[in-house]
Amino acid sequence: MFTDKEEFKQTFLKRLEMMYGKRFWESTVLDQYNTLGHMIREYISKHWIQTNERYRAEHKKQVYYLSIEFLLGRLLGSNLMNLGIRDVVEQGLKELGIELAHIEEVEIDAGLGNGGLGRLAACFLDSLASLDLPGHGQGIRYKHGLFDQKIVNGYQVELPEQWLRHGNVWEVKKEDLAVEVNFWGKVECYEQDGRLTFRHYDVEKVMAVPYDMPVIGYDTTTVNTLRLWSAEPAKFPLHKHVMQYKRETEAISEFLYPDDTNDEGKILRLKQQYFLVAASIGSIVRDYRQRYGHLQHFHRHVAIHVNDTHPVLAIPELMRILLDEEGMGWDEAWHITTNTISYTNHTTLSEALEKWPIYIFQPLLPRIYMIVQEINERFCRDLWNRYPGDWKRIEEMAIIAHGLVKMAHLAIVGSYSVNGVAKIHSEILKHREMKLFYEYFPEKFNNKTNGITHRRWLLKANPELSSLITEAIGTEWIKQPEQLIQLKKYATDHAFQEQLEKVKHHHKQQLATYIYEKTGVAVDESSIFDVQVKRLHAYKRQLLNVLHIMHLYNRLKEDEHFDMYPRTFIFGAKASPGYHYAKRIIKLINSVAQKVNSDEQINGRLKVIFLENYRVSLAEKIFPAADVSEQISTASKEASGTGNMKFMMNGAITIGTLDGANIEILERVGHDNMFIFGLTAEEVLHYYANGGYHSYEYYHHDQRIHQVVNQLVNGFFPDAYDHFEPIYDSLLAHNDQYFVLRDFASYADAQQQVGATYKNRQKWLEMSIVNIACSGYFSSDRTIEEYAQDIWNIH
Ligand code: 4GP
Repeated sequence: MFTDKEEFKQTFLKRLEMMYGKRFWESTVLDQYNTLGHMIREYISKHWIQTNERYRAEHKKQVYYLSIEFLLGRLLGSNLMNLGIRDVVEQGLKELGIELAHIEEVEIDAGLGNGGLGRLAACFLDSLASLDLPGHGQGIRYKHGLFDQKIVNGYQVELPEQWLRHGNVWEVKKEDLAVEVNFWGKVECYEQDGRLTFRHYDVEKVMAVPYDMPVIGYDTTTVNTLRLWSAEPAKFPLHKHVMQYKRETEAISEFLYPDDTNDEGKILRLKQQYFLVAASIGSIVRDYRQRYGHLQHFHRHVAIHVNDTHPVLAIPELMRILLDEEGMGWDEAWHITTNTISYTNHTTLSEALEKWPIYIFQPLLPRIYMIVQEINERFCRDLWNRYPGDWKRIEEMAIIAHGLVKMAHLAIVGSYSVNGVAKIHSEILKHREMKLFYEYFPEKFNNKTNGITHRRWLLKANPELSSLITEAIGTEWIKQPEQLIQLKKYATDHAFQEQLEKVKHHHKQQLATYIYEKTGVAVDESSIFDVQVKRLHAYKRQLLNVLHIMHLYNRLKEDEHFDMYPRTFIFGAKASPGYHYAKRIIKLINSVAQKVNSDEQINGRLKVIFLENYRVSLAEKIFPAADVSEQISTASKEASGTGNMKFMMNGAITIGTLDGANIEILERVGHDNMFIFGLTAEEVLHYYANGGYHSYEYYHHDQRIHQVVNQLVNGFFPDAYDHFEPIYDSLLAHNDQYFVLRDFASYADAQQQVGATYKNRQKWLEMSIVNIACSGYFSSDRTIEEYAQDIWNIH
């Protein structure tokens, strides 16, 4: 296609003219972006086809990662980087008078996810391809991804996201590979050739149409596939109004479902889940039959991973195919299914553990419901044999109980592997949340600590730091990120420290410019950039951070000699549209920002910034510029966290609780290189078991707390007169479920240490280098190697 700069330029110009029927000088940045995208697709098409042919020819076992979310972000930059043609393209474009960076900026993020779970899926795809592993993603091609967030008067306003507005250059629609998915209808059961046979009829059909996107590995010819399904009308049913049918069908892939507390649209959500599963398994099985004819050894050649409980209907769906289409007996079908499916849990928050009311489930998916019932009956019988008479235990473990289908129970019973996403999380699953299941199936449970792709989060997001690392330790770390540990010997090297400081300062300057453009607030680039970016949730405790900022503000106001290193607190967070409490916290952050930033008396020593519309592409600008990483969830609540790893890899120092993967970061860097505070998970769980703690006492006895909590409701924020009352109530009337006041003093102490340590530049830079050096373990390459070896058995 093109091998050097000259050839690239010629091809680019010719392609642009062909695609748009205009001269280069008439073209828009969007035309240029699309041209480049098409060129890349053409560039990799041969390898894409060859990768599939190779997998077929070698009869390689394949893994399919089913996920209701893939939070991909932008793809142009990472594709160019992974293909190793970034420099040629950048220089070629420069000679044509265009900046690659400008072209990259017009790409709209593919935001098909809410947060950590979806971003993890995207990192995993990158690692699978980069490690030459036969692994593919399957998801839904939502027309609208996660909403666009606007901040108006400090309040979050949600606008529909439109990533497909200008089309999607990375996808190929494959109409010929569409799969029919059946909803509603009735099931009849009759005997044929001496065996029970089931017929699902009067169904409403929906066409699942696949759009394939190439997943390009780094410095390899492997190109895997992410298949996203779109819902289209099939045959129009006679009993329904045509327009209504069309609307209901297209609604299935219209919007990404907002997670958390939103309770509406249950039927639609369940439809989305079955749609994903039936389409994915339908296409996997079709492909498999073409190659092997029958499904008797399916589990030897295929692994299907369900990312959280959303795709757990994969279990009864695979059973349905084996029983009803293949004519297998129950035991054989069950053997194959339970040796094909594996499951990851991402949270212990009870509100996130899915339970479907039977009255919704059964009519929508009548045959699938029958199979789940049968799985449940057989499972309960086994339990009865093992624990005769222990009704209570059986009731607690049943898949269907009290009118609900419990998806996590189905996931555990119908899979061969159940994993948590950080050591402590897996332990909590085993010994608390899923204790009874662990007792019954100990061999299924394991841990796979999360990771992030160092290619996007270091190589691409921070090329300056990457070059600095390479100058010091060579290029090995790029393929083997654990080699970053070699950097440790530079921790006290002054020359290296100085260079690192320069790189950090460069990114802080860039972020400061961005902040100024977006908010009009000028921040001091030499202040400490203290960052909390993640979904807004009570357990993540953005509130603790804000209350502490209010406390600092109070000190600065009361005492003009108050000693404090200048700080810029930066937030980014979306709240689920129906999560009103979280939205009030966003307003609070913005109210504090307004008050603090406009107060000349504090002389710029404190600034608070809320960056709207936090998303992958914005995150790539933020992590490299951070000095301090806020990972302050209530211990036991954050399953892992992955932002913590991105900060660490970019040299930020963590202030955090002993929660999720923070614990494993601490294991690597030690207490000298991290600021740990607050209750431990054990203490928190002990409090919960004993009815909580008395937040009033902390409010009454700690003057700092008293003052800031009162300020929520005493007119201190005149523009939000009674808006923060529910926050005040959560802390006092509802006894502070997330231990914000309980951890306040300890957090304030740790923050003071952060400020004091930062003043000692050499010490701080040393800490920063140690963090980068120890971050290699948190590459998703390590995580994926563990999944590949221990769970999927793929090579
Ligand atoms: C998140 C967890 O909250 C986070 O701790 C973890 O790092 C991430 O999954 C990836 O495992 N959970 C979700 C969710 O995003 O929707 O449950």
